[in-house]
Amino acid sequence: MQYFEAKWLASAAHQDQWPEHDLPEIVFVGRSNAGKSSLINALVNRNRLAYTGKTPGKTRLLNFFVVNNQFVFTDAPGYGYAVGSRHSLIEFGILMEPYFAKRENLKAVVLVLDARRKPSEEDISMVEYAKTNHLAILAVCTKKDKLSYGQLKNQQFAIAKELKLNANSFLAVDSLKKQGMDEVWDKINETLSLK
Ligand SMILES: Nc1nc2c(ncn2[C@@H]2O[C@H](COP(=O)(O)OP(=O)(O)O)[C@@H](O)[C@H]2O)c(=O)[nH]1
Ligand SMILES: [Mg+2]
Repeated sequence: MQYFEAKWLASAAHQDQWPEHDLPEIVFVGRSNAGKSSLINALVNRNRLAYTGKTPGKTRLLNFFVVNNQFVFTDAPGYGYAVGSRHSLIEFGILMEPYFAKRENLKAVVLVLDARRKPSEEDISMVEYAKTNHLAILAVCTKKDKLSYGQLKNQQFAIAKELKLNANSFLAVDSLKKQGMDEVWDKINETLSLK
């Protein structure tokens, strides 16, 4: 496993708190509990860089991390952190709309999906959002350890179809055991070098 230098850069509730830098930024989006923060930690081989699990507070902000002085990863809150709450969906929109629309550093979206679940309406909107804003999209199914190989393949196929994304642009990981990280890194590097 490679060594990554990763450090927290900023946490932002508003645009004026976005950090200034000239690196390409990659945002990790997905529903609450999909495994966004765990994936970020696994990618940089750290256990507690991004907050995981039920940590209230910081998980409602955009959290920015600089990796190897090469990329910035943005950990976004889950859509509707208080599950099904209309208010939290609006709050999510207020936080994310300007970020998607105005953030010039933003180059790619990693859509984080629980391999066991059907994509939500918000996942579908996220793909549309990314396409509208000409951002590269990489879909990562987490928690592959919870499914058999056959189940995983079926789920990946069904999720890809639902999101109208190419099935081979899907990766599957187990962030707890840090499996599948090299493939995600390859895709990130490939995606950003094409930009
Ligand atoms: N078994 C397993 N659990 C995972 C995996 N990724 C995340 N989790 C667990 O799922 C929960 C939510 O993860 P978290 O990263 O906080 O999700 P977030 O809300 O999307 O940032 C935590 O309890 C994690 O330990 C995975 O690949 N496999
Ligand atoms: Mg999180």
